[in-house]
Amino acid sequence: MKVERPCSALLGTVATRDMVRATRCLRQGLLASVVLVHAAAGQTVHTVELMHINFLPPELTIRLGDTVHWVWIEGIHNVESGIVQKGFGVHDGRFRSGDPDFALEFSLLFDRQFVDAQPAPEGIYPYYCLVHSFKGMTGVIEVVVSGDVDRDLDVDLADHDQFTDCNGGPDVTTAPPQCDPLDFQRADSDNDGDVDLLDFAALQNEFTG
Ligand SMILES: [Ca+2]
Ligand SMILES: [Ca+2]
Ligand SMILES: [Cu+2]
Repeated sequence: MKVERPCSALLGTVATRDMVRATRCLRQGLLASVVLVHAAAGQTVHTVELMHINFLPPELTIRLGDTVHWVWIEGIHNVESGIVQKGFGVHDGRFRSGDPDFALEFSLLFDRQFVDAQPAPEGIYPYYCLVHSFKGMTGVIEVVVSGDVDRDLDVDLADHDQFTDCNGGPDVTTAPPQCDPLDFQRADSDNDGDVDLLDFAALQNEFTG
C-alpha cells in the first residue's frame, strides 16, 4: 500500500518528484507555498547532417545552452544564417561556417552570450547552404528557454503572469479561458500536455527577472 506523505512534510524544500503531491496539497489549501528544487538540465549536442541538398534534420528545437554540430556527410556545402529570397541566400551575419567546402564540421553553442549578441525574433535562427540555396537547402534552429512563455529568450515577470493565466493544474490539457492556446503550449515546459507546478518549477529554475 502506498502511503502519501502528509502535506506538512512538504513544507520548505520540495524535490521535483514530489511536485504532483505538492500540487494537490496546494490546491487543498494545506500548503501555502513550496520551494522547488529542480535539477539543472544537462546540455545537449544536436547533430545536423549535410548531404545531397539537405540538412538533416532541417528543423531543430533546442534549449538555451545546447550546441548544434553540423557534420558534412557528402557533397560541398556551408552553413550560413539567413533566409533564401528568390533562390538566393541572404546572410544575416549571425553565424557562418566559412566558405563552401567538403568534409567539414561546424559547431555552435547557443548559450546566453550568443543569443544576446545575435538575437533573433522568438529565438528562431534560419540558415541555408550557399551552394544549394536555390535548391532549397535550408534549415532552422529554434532556441527555447523553459518558462519563456512570450518567447523573448528571458524569463521574467511577464512570463510569470502569462504562466499564471495558463496554470490549469495537473492533467488539465486545455487552456483556461484567460489563456491563449499558444501560450498554453509554451507554458507546458515539460511537454506533457498540462500546465502545472512541474512547469512552474522549470520557469522558476530559469527565472532571470
Ligand atoms: Ca520571456
Ligand atoms: Ca506540463
Ligand atoms: Cu549544400
